[in-house]
Amino acid sequence: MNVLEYLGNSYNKDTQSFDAEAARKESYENKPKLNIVLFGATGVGKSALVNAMFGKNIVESGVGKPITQFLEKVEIQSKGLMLWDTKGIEAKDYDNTRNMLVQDIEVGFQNAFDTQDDDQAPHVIWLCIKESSKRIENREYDMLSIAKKFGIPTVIVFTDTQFEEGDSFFETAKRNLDAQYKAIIKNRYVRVNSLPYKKLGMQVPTYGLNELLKLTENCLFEGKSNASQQRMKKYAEALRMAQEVNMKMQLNAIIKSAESKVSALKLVAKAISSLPTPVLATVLNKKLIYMINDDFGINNDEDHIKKLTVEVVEIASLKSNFILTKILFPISMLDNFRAMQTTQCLGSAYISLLTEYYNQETGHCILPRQQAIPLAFFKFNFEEDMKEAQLKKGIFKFL
Ligand SMILES: Nc1nc2c(ncn2[C@@H]2O[C@H](COP(=O)(O)OP(=O)(O)O)[C@@H](O)[C@H]2O)c(=O)[nH]1
Ligand SMILES: [Mg+2]
Repeated sequence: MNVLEYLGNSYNKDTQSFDAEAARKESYENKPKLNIVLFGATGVGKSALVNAMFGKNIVESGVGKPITQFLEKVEIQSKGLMLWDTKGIEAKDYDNTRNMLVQDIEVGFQNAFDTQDDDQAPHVIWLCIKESSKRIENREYDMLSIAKKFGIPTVIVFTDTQFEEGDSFFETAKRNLDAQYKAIIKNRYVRVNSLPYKKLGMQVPTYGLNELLKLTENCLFEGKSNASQQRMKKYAEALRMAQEVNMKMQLNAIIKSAESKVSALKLVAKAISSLPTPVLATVLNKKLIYMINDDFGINNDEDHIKKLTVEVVEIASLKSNFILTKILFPISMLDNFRAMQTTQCLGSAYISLLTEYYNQETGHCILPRQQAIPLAFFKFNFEEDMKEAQLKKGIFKFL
């Protein structure tokens, strides 16, 4: 990849500046899109479940688009999530709509698979059954037959679980569903409570969500889907980043993703035959910071974030020029080396900064408006990283 390919649309050649709007679009387009299908009758708790997994009001915040009569796709751009919600599957009169429903959903799925685009296809199904209903209905079997027909790995989620009621329904249901659909369920059954509630004056917390997360990861690694293994790994990473149940897992996934952005820019730096103009170098680094912000869920539109981005890029460019000398190596070699090293140190110092401000309770990264402290933190880390990198290369001793 060369410099201009890396910058893509986010570099405006006319104004020679960074185009944040284009960068946002591009960043969204490049995100792997995890498609989760929510199967289940109206009122079983599909929305509550998704909100518990991916963050409060996530369903309401997404943009819903009807696909067919019974399917709606809710797109959550910031997370690269596509939620396929089933609509209008009512307990009452179900048997009259039965054939219509199956056909309708199958058409929706077939069209999605026909695009041959992995980002458009259903990757995993969460089939929700309200545990308190104590019955498995025809509609559940119908939805499983669709899952089986398309070979989509499925998790059976028992919602609104009340353990006081015992587990006889759960055990019976498992046996009955396994009898016909073991191949796509693969023993992925989980009992969930998506909303804390009060019982006899006691607070009952949410549960089952970590288990659901684990089972969903399993589905993605099953490799039965049409998408390549490599692609499925990307979806699993997207799941880890999007979920808000296990924050340690989320932070690790964010860091991994941000580091891959740094590596990509390093490769660009390695390949350049002459160092880009300072203006272009600034745009390259800005784009990197922009994408790291995006991974951490930081809003690049906010003024203090724009300012911070400008400042860290400037510190990196000033410091890297200052520390290295051009005497020791032929220019081109040194320039590549310097560009790579600056990218590495800028990226890792900035990732450390955001990690510092990432809140492990809420899963959000909030940077203060007052930037003296974050900037000092960044500068210190950047300089230390540069020194260390140069010591390793044995250059520092010549300075
Ligand atoms: N206590 C508790 N209430 C739930 C749970 N899941 C759903 N609900 C409630 O059940 C109702 C229907 O849930 P909703 O998510 O809108 O169902 P949907 O139609 O399948 O999307 C709402 O009032 C939820 O608050 C759960 O796991 N525990
Ligand atoms: Mg709903």
